[in-house]
Amino acid sequence: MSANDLYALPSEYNDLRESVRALAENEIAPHAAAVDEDHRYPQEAADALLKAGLSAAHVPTEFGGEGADALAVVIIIEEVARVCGSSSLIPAVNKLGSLPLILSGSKAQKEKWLPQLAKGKGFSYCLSESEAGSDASALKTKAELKDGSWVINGSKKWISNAGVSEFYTVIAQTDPSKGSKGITAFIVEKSDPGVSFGAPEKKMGFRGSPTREVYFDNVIIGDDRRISEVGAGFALAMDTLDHTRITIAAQALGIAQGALDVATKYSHERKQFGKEIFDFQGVQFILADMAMNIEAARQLTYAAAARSERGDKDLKFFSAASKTFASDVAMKVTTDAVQVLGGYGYVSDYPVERMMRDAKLTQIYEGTNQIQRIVMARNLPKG
Ligand code: COS
Repeated sequence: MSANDLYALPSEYNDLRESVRALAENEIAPHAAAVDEDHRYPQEAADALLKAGLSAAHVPTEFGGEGADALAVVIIIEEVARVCGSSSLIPAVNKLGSLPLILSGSKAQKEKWLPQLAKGKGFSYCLSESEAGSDASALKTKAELKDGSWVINGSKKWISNAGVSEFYTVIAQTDPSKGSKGITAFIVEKSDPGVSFGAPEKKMGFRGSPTREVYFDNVIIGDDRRISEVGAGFALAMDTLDHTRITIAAQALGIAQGALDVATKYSHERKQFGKEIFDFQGVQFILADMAMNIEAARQLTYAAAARSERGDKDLKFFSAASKTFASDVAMKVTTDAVQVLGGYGYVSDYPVERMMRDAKLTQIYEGTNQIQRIVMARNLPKG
């Protein structure tokens, strides 16, 4: 191996980053502030991402997708999040929603739903409930087998892109006596009779991505909608999160990088006491710490993505570690970016206050950072 290749990203990933960055700057960034302000779905971003094959790039080529590996998906999400967190949820949610199908669905199921996802029909993930957040296996949504069909009743909470997505992976209880072994995964479509949605949540950040409850009122579906075995749903839901928490790390990383870029530029433009504020060491120290922590988060996130692609044994640790580290970095970096911009940082003339609000969610969803630490500790080598 030549020294040029040593611990370096293969050039195709750098090329991918360049093209996604250009698309994000030209077609997504111009709408990011309005999407946040008006709490509206980033349709311009959805259209641009779909046209470029980036809205669900993870779909394998045999099912009409781009076949992007986990690292490529991370770079796509990172670059979109650098300018607009809400828009970066489009590829992230599509991967989360469809991964149970990709990991454990039958060929016929993949042939039915994945090409539609590649063509732009969204796929959301329904695990959380009002009384089952961190304690995910306490879920109460029920699926009962009656005359060969499944009847689903219950509700799911905090579902990203609910109402916009056409398809939903629903994790439901099929045998309460068996605890986490009595849970099964199903695919439900928006058009199935009995599916409805709550009002969009009023959120601190990610305001362009609708978060709603999803209600199931006697939703009757065939057994061809069941993913994997009866009772295998909880392990599949957890397995899915092991892969997709890395996409949240990517999102956090992108938000942090976006905030650093804005703060650095501003520090060279803003003059106080007769010079650029960049010339004060107090500001330089802040920017240097931001950049150092972002780079550390990037290394951990890319290392986790490679483990996801290879299916390495230490994926669970790396996935939880990357999500925790990158989201904590994003929170700190965006807070510091607001500080560097001072009064301008606190108002919406600049994007850093939006980035700070968006960063907060990355410490919470797909498992709080406290849950991630439990996952990390459980996966430490026993010595
Ligand atoms: N991969 C595969 N299987 C897993 C798993 C994983 N990552 N984590 C747990 N399981 C399996 C376990 O192996 C266990 O099966 P066995 O009884 O055969 O050993 C079963 O699932 C139950 O596991 P456990 O007893 O560890 O479950 P807990 O109720 O203690 O919960 C946590 C484990 C807390 C880690 C889990 O509930 C969790 O991740 N909560 C957060 C949920 C979340 O991320 N929500 C966000 C929703 S998506 S926005």
